[in-house]
Amino acid sequence: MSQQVVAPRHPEWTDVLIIGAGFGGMRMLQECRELGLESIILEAGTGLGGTWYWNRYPGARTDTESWAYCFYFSEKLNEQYTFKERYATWDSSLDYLNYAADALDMRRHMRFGRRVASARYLNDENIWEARTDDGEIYRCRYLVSASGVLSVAYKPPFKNAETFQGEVYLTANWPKEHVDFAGKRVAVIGTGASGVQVIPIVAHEAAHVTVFQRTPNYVLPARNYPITDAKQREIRRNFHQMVAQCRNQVFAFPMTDSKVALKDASPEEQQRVLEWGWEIGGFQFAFETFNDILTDRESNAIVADFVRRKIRAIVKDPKTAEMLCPDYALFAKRPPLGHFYFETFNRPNVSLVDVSQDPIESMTPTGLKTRHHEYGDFDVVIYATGFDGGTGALVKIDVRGVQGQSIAEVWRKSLQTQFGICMNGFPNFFMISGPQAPFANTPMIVDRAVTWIGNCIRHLDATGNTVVEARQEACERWTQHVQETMDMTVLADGAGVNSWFLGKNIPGKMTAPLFFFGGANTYFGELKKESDGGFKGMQFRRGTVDAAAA
Ligand code: N01
Repeated sequence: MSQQVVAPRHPEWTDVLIIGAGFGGMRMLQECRELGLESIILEAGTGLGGTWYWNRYPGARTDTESWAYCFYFSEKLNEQYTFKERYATWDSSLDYLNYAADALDMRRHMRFGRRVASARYLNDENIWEARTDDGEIYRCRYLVSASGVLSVAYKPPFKNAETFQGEVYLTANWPKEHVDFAGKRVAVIGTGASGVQVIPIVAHEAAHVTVFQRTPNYVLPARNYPITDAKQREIRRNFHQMVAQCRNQVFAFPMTDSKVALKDASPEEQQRVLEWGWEIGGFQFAFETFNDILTDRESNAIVADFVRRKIRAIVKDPKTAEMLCPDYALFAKRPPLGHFYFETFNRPNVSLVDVSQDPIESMTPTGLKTRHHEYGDFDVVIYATGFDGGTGALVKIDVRGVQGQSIAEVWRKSLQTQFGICMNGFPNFFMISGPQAPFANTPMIVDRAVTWIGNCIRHLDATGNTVVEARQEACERWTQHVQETMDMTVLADGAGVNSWFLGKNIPGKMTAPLFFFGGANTYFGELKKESDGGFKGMQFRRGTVDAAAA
């Protein structure tokens, strides 16, 4: 399908160069096969898996039901796989991706230990040239970034960090070797989804765990369970129904959005339904109970109050319970799913320190110092301090478009994309799960975005063109839509609570909605409309694709 090109010996040529061997990169590779395009995946890790390759901390697991956290293009692939638990552990997720790579014979397209350092568009040749930090050069017709939404870890720059004499771990870059916590005094900094998962597991083993919390979270009970043979049969039987459900749900989860507004229900009915959701666990609590929790502040306040009452009922020490109670809107920060998180604070070997008014400033040889206190005697410090999300990975790579402008410079001025997939000034460049795409069940977002990219390339070929990029007006329209839809939800309150959805967790990062929260299902509809309508938001042109050019 690709235009005839003459490949030079060096640099290496491929039709499509994909950055990242996680869900996104692997789904794109499959699409390239269907398009008849040669592709290479460059991956910084020594193995595939993306998020699940790096985030191998104890307790790491998905927040989406395992059987819906998969590749959707092949029923057969999933039929032959046995899911183990409602929420897959990191190693189960990795196992699934490795299984898929082998079953689909993908490994021969993957190059590991290759970190892409830069990529520039060569205007005269209408091709991309990418370089790895080891100096390898690749040229391609299409550059596809599948570098991950949450792949650049953030570690706060505490003063004297190097003076700490004990072990230091980052949840987002966990070692492959077993880490032994037995008998150790552990400090955990951060109580987002990563902290919430690692804390209860470490607490089982460590002599003592001290949790440093800046902002409490609405941690919803996950209610994990092992998958029985009967459940596995049901999963196989319902594959197509599950895919349809995910495509129709606001966060692309395998659930059915409630049609009832909380404000239309009686107080008794509200409590009854919320109790049901709390016991079912997972994000069902937010989406299968009532449909106005994210959009109506009064409804949100009732649900938030319900969660606070649960926290107070679980946590025995009233002072600790109050410290764990958030006071902002539920969903202003991404609520984590917990596996006995609040219960962990009833253990005698776990204590909580509130650093919201007394920030951590520096490390010492034995621990850390806040503005007013010193906390010492730690053997281990775990940073669960988040990511430079959405834009971080692409800003780190020096990606330069038609006028030599870098993505970092462009986004510093204004973040604008078409559907979070492509940009003006960056031809034949596609992002999978790029900024301004929805943040939802990732494999489904990836699946729909890649299908759209595939259709866009088919359209390009069918019209006899070779170069495609987003129209500036289309990017402006989408950006405005992203902002307007965000403003219609309580997620906009995230600005006040360091939400990474807005870039507020990284000091100095521009503040803008990094994701589309108008509904994943709506997004899929928008993609289809654009594709069925002949890609009006894209501009196509003819140009000689010259892979042999120096
Ligand atoms: O990161 P976070 P995360 N001093 O940014 C604190 C996905 N994920 O890795 O809230 C003290 O949420 C910070 O405090 P505050 C998921 O989408 C998914 O936990 O900014 N504390 C916060 O408590 C999630 O939303 C899964 O006040 C400092 C924490 O560090 C996203 O990844 C599992 C600090 C960072 O929380 C990010 O989650 C894990 C400082 N200087 C992650 N700086 C699953 O699906 C930061 N903090 C299962």
